[in-house]
Amino acid sequence: MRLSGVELRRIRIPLVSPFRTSFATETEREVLFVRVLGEDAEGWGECVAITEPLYSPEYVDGAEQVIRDFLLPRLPADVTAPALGPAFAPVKGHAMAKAAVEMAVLDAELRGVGMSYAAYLGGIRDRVSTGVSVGIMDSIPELLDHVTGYLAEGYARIKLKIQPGWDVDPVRAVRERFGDILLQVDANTAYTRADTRHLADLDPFELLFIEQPLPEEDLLGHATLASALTTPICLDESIVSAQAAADALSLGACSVINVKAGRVGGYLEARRIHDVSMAHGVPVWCGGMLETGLGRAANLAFAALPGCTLPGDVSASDRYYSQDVTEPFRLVDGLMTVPSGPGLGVEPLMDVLDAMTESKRFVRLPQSRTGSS
Ligand code: NPG
Repeated sequence: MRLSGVELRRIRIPLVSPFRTSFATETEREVLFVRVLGEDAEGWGECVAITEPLYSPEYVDGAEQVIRDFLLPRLPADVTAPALGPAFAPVKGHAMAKAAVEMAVLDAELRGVGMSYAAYLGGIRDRVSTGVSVGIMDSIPELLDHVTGYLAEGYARIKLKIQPGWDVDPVRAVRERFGDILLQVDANTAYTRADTRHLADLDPFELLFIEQPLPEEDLLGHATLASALTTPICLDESIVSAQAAADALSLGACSVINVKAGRVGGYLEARRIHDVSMAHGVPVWCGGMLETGLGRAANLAFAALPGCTLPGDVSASDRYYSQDVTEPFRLVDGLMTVPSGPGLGVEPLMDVLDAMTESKRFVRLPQSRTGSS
């Protein structure tokens, strides 16, 4: 597929309520979109980098610069999504920037041939079970109110964000109030190996797992922790590639994996992580990074894969945004529908997107380029 140009568009979109984690409190999302113009179709990519480098080293201004200055000049003249890995390999890191370009190229390619993201990735479900991620709150009554609301809406499982000082008590309160629900926690690297005994205090609550308790590079620490706890360990930030997943599983550092395509370089690498996990008999689930309807569409396609046997963080649009940039995704009977139309299977609402747009830059691609530089 030949591309004539690429639009880099930044929007600002308010969240329905603040989302507090151990690393940040988000009240809005600054989102970078990549829109590629192909011969037969255009495609959209959403970059998951947040405003500041607090979740990972990437951040939205940096991602935009990397895409503009280092990735777009390396696009092959005749581009396909699988060709991007090798073309971008000389650029170290910047998986979120790379993923955004890949998502857009794959969308354009698939729209051109009339195939859905889910069909391309190998999805086997047309509706998927979904959970909801609940941020850190000011008080336990406030937390219980939020969880009550989400369960009433039909979410299949609850994930509580935790950090030192907000862990055992909120978990106990939710267990006592709601009984035998599917419950998991996410620490976003907020603990150290010295917290092992404290984290074992979560064991009696029979959580599905604790996600990413220790720093991302500490695979050995996670392996040691896994043998000290009865609560299973899930890794997110540590799983930067299929290689990292294979290493973590071989080491016994986790027994569940959270896959975020936008964080691991794109849906092709995400699919490889899924395949490695399945080969180890380890369940995966689709993580989320507060994506708009465009990123959500692709995440739902991923969540339809056979190894995604646990509910994902692919909640309905109204859990995040009162006005999404696509027609809203809705939760029906506790399930989300996987888009089946060509490519992402959803269209951006251009008037909404335009109203939220803060900057837009068009990069024309020279038609004579070879793609290497
Ligand atoms: O439902 O999209 C969602 C949010 C799920 O908790 C969630 N995401 O650490 O996994 C995370 C967290 C996150 C959000 C991370 C935004 C980085 C940015």
